[in-house]
Amino acid sequence: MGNINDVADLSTEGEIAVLTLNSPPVNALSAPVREGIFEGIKKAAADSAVKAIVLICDGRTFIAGADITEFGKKPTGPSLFDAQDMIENASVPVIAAIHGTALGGGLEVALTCHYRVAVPSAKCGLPEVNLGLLPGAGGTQRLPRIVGPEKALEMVTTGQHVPAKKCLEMGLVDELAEEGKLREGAIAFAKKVVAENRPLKKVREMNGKVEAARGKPEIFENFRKSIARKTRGFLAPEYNIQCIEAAVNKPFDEGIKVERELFTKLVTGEQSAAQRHVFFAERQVWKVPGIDKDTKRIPIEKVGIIGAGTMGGGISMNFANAGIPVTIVERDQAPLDKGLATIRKNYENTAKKGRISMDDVEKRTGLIQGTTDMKALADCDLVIEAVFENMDVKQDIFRQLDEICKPGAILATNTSALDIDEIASVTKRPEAVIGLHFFSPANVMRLLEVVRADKTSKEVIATSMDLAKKIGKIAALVGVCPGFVGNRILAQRQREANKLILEGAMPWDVDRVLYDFGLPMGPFAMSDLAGLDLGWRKENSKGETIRDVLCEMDRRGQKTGAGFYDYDENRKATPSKIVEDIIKDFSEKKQIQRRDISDQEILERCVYPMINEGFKILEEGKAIRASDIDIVWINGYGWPVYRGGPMYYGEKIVGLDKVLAKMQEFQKAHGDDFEPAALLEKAVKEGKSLSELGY
Ligand code: 3H9
Repeated sequence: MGNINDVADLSTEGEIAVLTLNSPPVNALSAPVREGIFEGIKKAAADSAVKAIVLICDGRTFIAGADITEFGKKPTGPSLFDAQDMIENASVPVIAAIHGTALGGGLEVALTCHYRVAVPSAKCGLPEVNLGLLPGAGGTQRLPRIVGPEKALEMVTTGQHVPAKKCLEMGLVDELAEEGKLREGAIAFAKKVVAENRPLKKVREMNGKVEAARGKPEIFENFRKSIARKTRGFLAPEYNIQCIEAAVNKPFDEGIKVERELFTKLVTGEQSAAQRHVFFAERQVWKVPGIDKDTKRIPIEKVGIIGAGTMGGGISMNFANAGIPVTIVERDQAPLDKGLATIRKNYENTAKKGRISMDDVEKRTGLIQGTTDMKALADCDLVIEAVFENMDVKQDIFRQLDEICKPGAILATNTSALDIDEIASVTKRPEAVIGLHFFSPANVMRLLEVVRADKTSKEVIATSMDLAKKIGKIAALVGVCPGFVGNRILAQRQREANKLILEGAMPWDVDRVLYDFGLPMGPFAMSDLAGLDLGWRKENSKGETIRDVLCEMDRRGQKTGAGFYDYDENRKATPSKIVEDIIKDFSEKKQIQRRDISDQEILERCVYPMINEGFKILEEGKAIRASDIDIVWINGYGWPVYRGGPMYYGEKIVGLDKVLAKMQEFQKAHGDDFEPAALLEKAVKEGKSLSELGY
């Protein structure tokens, strides 16, 4: 038999042919892989000595889907449908042998096979929705025919990877093979199929489960309602639902037409392009120039946290969750006890929701020890300081750490605002000092800004990035500057939001525009949630800002039942007449002539300076690449994934020339807050994209 092409090999074991694909890293369905399947199955089936064919993959996984890098390019060679038809219409049974993950187009190929065998560690799923797509190779029509429309709806709208054992229960997999012995297991299964003369089972012909759901539109209506909140703004979930609806209500071939039409709309649309950008950005963000697998890592077996407050507690939980012992240090026993009790309560609440067991609660709290003695940190491999933001206090702590901690330990600060070079300067080992900026609640939020200071060593950076992955974060490496990347960009939006309400908009106008844009909430709703008195002191208040006035009136946000908005007992917000009057009064006092401000202006005033700031960050070298900034804003601030992140949005959706022109127009009208970044001007002048400019 032999090689079909560079990525496909055909061999035989008695009367069973084995078609093996090998296209690293994930056997995606590139042109050669499609050709390998098409030609391989054709050749095997044409051999009268072959009674069944096993389709199996080498490397870490079964086919993980269509080759995403090929989208938008002209297809070559046999299409995926050609390859699938070849399998489904083969004259002998074809058995998919699954390890790793059968995802997207990969599972769709397996669904055209007549049988499926998997090892217990394998997983199957249709995750296209996460790329702003739907399964476009028959997945939406075949999946519900096996698992029923309800389970299919859940799978295609969440993209979940379903473990093999569950797949077996759902009928998606016909048999489990012994772990590590997939090839043998699949061949044995194939022999059984031949010996028992089992039929060529075509999923497209299995109509029982879809017919049973016909005439029950409530299945879909209820499902739509149940996911509405989570999928707000996204097109793909709804299109996926429409395809499953078609599978239920139309014959197979008609359903395929619906799938094709909706897939085409999505794959050529703005949202999917943005979501595909995010997919690659999430992988790119881990790559740090100058650091590779040979860079030395520092083994982290024990972690110290200074501060048992909300931040310190949340950070500790990350490590305990990953099985790493933690020592928390507080100055006094009372706040320490309070912090430890909060951690236990958080775990118990998670257990109540069924996400972890009570056993886990004990195990994890058991890994967290509290003490008031800094010296207990002597044997920690990493210490993270998480006390309040004050340079003197932090420097004092780092002086002590320098004395106490063992050589080679990483000394990290969770500061979100202070100069880490200044903190590092009080130690004799500035190369060991790094910023690990967690976002609140630290045990929940995925983002971690890893902040490299001037002298931070490569080993310390590499270890921090690895550790971030280990504790389930997505980490972006950034440089020292006020607010680092995330908050520095946020400050731009905040400044404009505050100006806009003096010029004529109301807080609820600004919030509505940003919410409709896709952010989880606008800046004023956010302030009310966080508490307007965060960082505010009565004795320092001079009534000079709207916030001062609101705090003095005890309108301190949701917790006091009023802030920028009024809140009812269910914390439902309504615009406040009192606040409206206060704002108008402020405008008058500042002699600002209020005017009508359009939604578009609100959006552009808030968002374009953020993009512009991103350019400044890049030109100053405070982020490695533009897509890292997108990752920060998506994972730390809820920027809508379907708009790709602020940098992607500016470049690929709005257009840099338009962003620059608006910044110039705003600069003329409102001053130098809108001064365009030199790099933005350069990109537009030279007609170059950020990636062409090396970002
Ligand atoms: C689809 O199938 C559409 C069809 O329905 C319809 C067609 C008509 N293509 O994640 P990793 C790269 S849509 C190209 O770090 P892991 C990835 O960029 C597709 N490249 O590994 C990375 O490259 P690099 C539906 C891909 O072990 C490298 O492989 N399928 C693809 O942590 C390793 O990836 C999906 O959405 C691809 N499809 O996780 C599955 N996938 O090394 C997407 C990966 O240069 N993939 N790469 O940075 C995944 O979820 C994970 O990659 C997987 C492995 C779980 C498979």
